[in-house]
Amino acid sequence: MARKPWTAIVAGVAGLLLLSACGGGGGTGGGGALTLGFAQVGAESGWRTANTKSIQESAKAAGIELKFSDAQQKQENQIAAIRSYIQQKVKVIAFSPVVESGWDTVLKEAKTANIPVILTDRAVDSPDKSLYKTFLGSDFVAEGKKAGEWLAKEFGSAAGDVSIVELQGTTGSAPANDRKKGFADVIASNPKFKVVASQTGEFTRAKGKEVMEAFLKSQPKIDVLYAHNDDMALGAIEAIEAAGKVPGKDIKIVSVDGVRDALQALADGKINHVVECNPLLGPQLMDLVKKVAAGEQVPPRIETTETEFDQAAAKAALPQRQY
Ligand code: GZL
Repeated sequence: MARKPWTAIVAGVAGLLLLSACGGGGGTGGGGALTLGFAQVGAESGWRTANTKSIQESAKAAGIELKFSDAQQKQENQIAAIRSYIQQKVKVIAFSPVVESGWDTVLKEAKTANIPVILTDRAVDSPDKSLYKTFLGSDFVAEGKKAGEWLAKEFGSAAGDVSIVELQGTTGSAPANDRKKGFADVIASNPKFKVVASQTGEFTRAKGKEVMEAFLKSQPKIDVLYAHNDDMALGAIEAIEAAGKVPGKDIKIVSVDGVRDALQALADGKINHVVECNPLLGPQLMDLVKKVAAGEQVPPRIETTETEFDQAAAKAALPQRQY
């Protein structure tokens, strides 16, 4: 049946409007998709790998064009990536700041370019809260407190001093600063708890193993290891076993993240407690990107929900663990 002329006209006008909408303004890319520039920390840990996968898969599912960079844990690389996103006129920029300080200049450049910024995973210490729209991630102080509370319960009735060694995360990073603070605040309640050595293991297995080897040589007695992430704990386990000691028994271990390998070590009795830090931020991030791109108000801080694992919980969680 021949089309009525008016339907052809309406379809043609609608098509023109759609094309003009797609081809309009900055940050919608050639194909009309909303473009997000994401500057990732690196690929230093199992947590980071899961975080990257969540972001990439969620962007695809949300129809958002993702420009992604890996800074190899170097702040100068993240700053360069953010500047390139500004040059490309993306609609929104998101990133996980490798360290807390030194971001004001580049964030002011993004603000001047009218490109909204979302912080994910890690925070910045800038006093100017107008430099970013929101923070999506964990409460790292609470994670440190959970680790301290486990230790206080486990060793509360110990007769003598409890010698603790601590593998810190990346120096200057929000998770390292805050997990250290939360843990220290809790163990301060008992003078028997003594941190006899504390050093960065840079959130990696290799460095965690290297620093634990040094702790084992320098410390006459180690009762507990507090590792700011699972990868360093897993590296430390290698060092403890190489020294002829039994991880989980001779030296008890509490760690943070909850990646599969750590839950397996917990199930096997080589780690004693794991505090979860949720890396699966992708879906929430994409919702925020769309809202911010549309000029909608979003909460200034959105914290993820997290749990903690003892051996039984680890065994129960392993079959369905996504990462
Ligand atoms: C925490 C995240 C940390 C993880 C580490 O949100 O920034 O960085 O705990 C990762 O595994 O390297």
